[in-house]
Amino acid sequence: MVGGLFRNMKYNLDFWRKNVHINDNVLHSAHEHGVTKVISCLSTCIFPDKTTYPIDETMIHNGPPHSSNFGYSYAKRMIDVQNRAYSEQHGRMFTAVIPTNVFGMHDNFNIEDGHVLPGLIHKTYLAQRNGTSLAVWGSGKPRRQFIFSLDLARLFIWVLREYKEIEPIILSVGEEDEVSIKEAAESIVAAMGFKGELVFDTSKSDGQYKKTASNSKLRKYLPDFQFTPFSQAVKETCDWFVANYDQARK
Ligand code: GFB
Repeated sequence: MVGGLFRNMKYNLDFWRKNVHINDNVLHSAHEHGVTKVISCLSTCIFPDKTTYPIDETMIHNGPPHSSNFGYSYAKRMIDVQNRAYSEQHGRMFTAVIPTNVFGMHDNFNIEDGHVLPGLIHKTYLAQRNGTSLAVWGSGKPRRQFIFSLDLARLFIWVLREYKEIEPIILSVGEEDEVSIKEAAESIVAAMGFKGELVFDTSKSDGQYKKTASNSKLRKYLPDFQFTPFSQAVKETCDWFVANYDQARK
């Protein structure tokens, strides 16, 4: 069960319960049926809110997560605990990846419950069609690293075939590719050719200011992996959404 900042703020209990049940049912069924390898997804939003930067894989349990999504964060952290227990007690190769904010085609473009990029793409589409301004929620100052879903998929295949550690691995663009929400909104505006006004609704929460993650562990394994440039990935996602508006999840 995943969602953007605003859905997490509304349903921390559900995010905890549903994800803990998914964790145990999937991992224990895999164990009982002799599955040789399982890769679960954590997220860079589960790290401690008060931390030093850049965040790395050793810091997962070093303090409480941001209050906005503590249910999701603690549930996801328990996957790391359970993976270690399956490894110790049964020698299972159950491991996890820690993607940063994912976006791309076939995302959940629901404005209330989705993540920031699909939410802004959907809102820009409507603003363009209705001749209204585009409301960016919060101040636009928070910073995020975004990974294109096609890049994450390529990395997932590599993890499935080659990654042998039980310890999780962060799958993210570099710290230098972190952008502000304002810059991300401007990329969407450029990709959609939106000519209207951008307004920042500061009555809405900013959530976590930043969660800058290091991808140096990934770079040790794959020094030459090429991420799709952010503006190109945004453009491909916007073009897909406009071309598939009727059947897109929104
Ligand atoms: O992707 P998002 O919802 O989640 O991004 P997080 C929230 C940030 O984008 C906040 C701003 O700073 C919002 O103020 N924002 C601006 C918007 N406009 C919008 C909009 O139209 N929609 C949304 N949703 N945000 C999540 C965690 O944190 O990260 C989840 O809560 C999950 O558990 C996800 O792990 C990857 O990046 O803040």
